Amino acid sequence: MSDNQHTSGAENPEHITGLKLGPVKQSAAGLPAIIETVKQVVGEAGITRGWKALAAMNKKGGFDCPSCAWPDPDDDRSAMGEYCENGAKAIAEEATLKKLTPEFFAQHSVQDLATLSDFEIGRKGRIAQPMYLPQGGTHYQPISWDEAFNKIGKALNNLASPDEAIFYTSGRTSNEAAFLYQLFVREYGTNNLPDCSNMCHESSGVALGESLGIGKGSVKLEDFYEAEVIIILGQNPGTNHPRMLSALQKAKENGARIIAVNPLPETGLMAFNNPQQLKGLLGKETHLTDIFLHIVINGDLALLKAIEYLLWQHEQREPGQVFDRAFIENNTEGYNAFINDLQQQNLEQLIQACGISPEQLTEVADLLKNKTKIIACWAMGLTQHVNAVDTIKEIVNLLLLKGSIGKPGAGTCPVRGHSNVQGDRTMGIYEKPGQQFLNNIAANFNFQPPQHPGYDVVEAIKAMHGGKASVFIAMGGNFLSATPDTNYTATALRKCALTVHVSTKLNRSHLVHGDEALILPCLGRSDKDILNGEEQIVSCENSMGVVQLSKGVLQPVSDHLLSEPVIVCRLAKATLGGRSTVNWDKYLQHYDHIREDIERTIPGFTDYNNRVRIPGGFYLPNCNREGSFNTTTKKAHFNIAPVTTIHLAENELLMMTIRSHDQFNTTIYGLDDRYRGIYHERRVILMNVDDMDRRNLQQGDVVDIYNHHGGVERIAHKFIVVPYPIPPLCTATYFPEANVLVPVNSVAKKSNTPVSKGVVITVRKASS
Ligand SMILES: Nc1nc2c(c(=O)[nH]1)N[C@H]1C(S)=C(S)[C@@H](COP(=O)(O)OP(=O)(O)OC[C@H]3O[C@@H](n4cnc5c(=O)[nH]c(N)nc54)[C@H](O)[C@@H]3O)O[C@H]1N2
Ligand SMILES: Nc1nc2c(c(=O)[nH]1)N[C@H]1C(S)=C(S)[C@@H](COP(=O)(O)OP(=O)(O)OC[C@H]3O[C@@H](n4cnc5c(=O)[nH]c(N)nc54)[C@H](O)[C@@H]3O)O[C@H]1N2
Ligand SMILES: [Mo]
Repeated sequence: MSDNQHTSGAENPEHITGLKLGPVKQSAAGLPAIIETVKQVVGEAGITRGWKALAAMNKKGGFDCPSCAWPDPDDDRSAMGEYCENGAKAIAEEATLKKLTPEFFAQHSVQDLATLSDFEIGRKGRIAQPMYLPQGGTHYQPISWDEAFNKIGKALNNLASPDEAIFYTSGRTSNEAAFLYQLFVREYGTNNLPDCSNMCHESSGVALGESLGIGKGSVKLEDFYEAEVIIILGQNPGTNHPRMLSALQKAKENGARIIAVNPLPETGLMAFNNPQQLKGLLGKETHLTDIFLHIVINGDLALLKAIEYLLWQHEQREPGQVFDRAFIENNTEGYNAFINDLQQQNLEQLIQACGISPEQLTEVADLLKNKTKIIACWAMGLTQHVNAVDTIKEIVNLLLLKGSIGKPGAGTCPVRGHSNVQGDRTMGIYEKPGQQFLNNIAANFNFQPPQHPGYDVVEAIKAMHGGKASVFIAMGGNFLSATPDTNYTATALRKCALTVHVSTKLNRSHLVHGDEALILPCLGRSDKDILNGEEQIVSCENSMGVVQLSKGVLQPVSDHLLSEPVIVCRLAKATLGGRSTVNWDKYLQHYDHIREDIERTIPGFTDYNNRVRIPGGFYLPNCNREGSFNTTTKKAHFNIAPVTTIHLAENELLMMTIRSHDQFNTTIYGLDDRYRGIYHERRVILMNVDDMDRRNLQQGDVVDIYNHHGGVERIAHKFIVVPYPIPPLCTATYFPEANVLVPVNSVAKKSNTPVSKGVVITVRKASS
């Protein structure tokens, strides 16, 4: 059997659940969002427990919402709740009272469980004790924590090289757990620390790092309230960062204009009924987007160049009035070469490549030409493309021309995904650690960390597939379903000797396993974490570099759960034993000791234990925000990149894989995508009507979707065609159902991020 053929259980079952279509919603949130919130939380956790969780979420001294990484206001937080509908769904998912007992696993074989959909698997409840699947076993069985740690330690110590083990991290892991995890992994002897960031904002980190000297965004929440223009590219905040809509609303009230760039007219970009305000509850909406640019998939680089070209024409007419010459002179390099290249662009071709009308481009240029406080926000619509790094550098070019970095009301805003994905990187969860970081580890912990880079996500999959790695350990996440080329990755995982998942909830990665497998159940964000009789706190860094404490409030659903930091310490002790030079027992006394060592090792964490307890937390240093650029030359770099277009053969279409309103990545909360008017079905493909006509397709037809990258045939069966306002030749499907079509070898240049938003496909009517 070839590697890309369907292997049982790796994918969601191909069941059609029964599509119902409704109108595309005109505005986001409002009363329906509140009703949905209450329904979800009370349904899963009950009234008392559910309310307790909601009351503490994102409150100063409470716990950090486990959903997205959007920041909380530094000043007063809303009395009505500093959370959104989707944060509430995340908490309902975690705070559920349902749990998976040993009897549950005795009744259901791994194979049986794999026939369920991701939605059904998630509904089963919290994992309640460590579970073990022996070689050749059909059912997970209970195992003691000690035995589990010993098995992992033995497997790790049996490898010919530490580089044969892979240690994945998802972005929910706290700073404390992340720091200990990378410390353990490096003392064990490898930098094989792939993380979800490799599939997410890696392109942003690379682009910003090279252009501006720091791989993080520069704006604070207050900058939104001062901005004159906010450009939002490739992001669907109404669903994925709903609390961003409140910031946009306030920005609008203060006079900002908003430009949205998206192949879909996303509801949350258009208008917002703030559920925290009476007028929002009464259905009075705030219009958000002033200029909507209905761009073709991956047309962004051409669009940005076209805007720059028109601005440059204005600048020639009014020298010094459009571009910030002083800023360019003092802070940047590469301007002349950049302008030379810009002059040679062909506006007609740029217009064609982005699909935006000359009238709209003129409108944008006219709006921008006299503005100096511009914020650019972006997310997966930009990062998951072959040319993602160049596109993001083009955003930087535009901001540099306008002097819009390093001053109030302006700057870069990559909107992060997982709630602590940024913090995990700060803590050293990175397969390519910097030399200074490694030196600090060596100096503080008396061991020599490995110096050669480790595997990122795509490299890790290939290493397992090629037999170069055979122990896979995941600190959270759902590696199988989140990664590309589902069947290829399934084969890779199945070739492992041991797969281990530290998890809160059951997911498909537990069911597509190595020879032996372990599930280690951990506390979630909302759970009380008590060590030696004392409640512990952890901390997280949000999308804008604020580090804040997080303290769970709920009684854990089982006495057998351990916290992530404790799991790492015990795993380290079981694996490294007497050869460790790290005092793991100290960390098992109190988490303050972990923070003391983070403070000694990582810049920016001075007085960590005190400052993290200040309500609202503290900002990490950010050179761009302070107006400096930590590049090799200490200047910001203009980048010159060619506009490349994805070549489509006759009959081919371009597919982006996106999130519905009822999911958090691979966790499926429900089958509806309310804002887009799609109900009770996830196996849908959104298509332009002309493309449907050309193929003789009607609404409701069922198609199979094909990709042939690298001469390999990948098929996703049974997707229902839905006509949608999406530009010609563009289509959209949901992640993770369509991941089977994303080729493992199709990656962004420089960041190696899977190209999940630019998959070349053909569709064929399914034979019924
Ligand atoms: N409720 C909820 N919240 C979440 C998540 C979740 O699954 N559910 N996931 C979290 C994570 S890890 C992340 S990374 C973020 C993801 O947040 P988003 O990036 O908003 O998520 P996606 O659904 O991938 O949406 C990508 C958007 O980009 C658009 N797009 C696609 N291709 C292009 C393109 O070529 N150009 C342009 N201009 N636009 C394009 C799509 O139409 C869509 O609106 O959200 C985080 N928050
Ligand atoms: N086609 C396609 N693929 C994509 C994307 C896309 O847009 N399109 N997006 C990519 C992006 S942006 C990302 S970030 C990745 C996401 O990749 P991952 O982070 O690997 O996936 P998640 O679905 O967020 O992981 C969910 C699982 O995490 C576990 N979990 C939840 N909370 C906790 C906790 O507190 N501790 C621990 N230990 N475990 C916990 C639960 O068991 C749950 O099943 O997917 C990527 N894959
Ligand atoms: Mo993400």
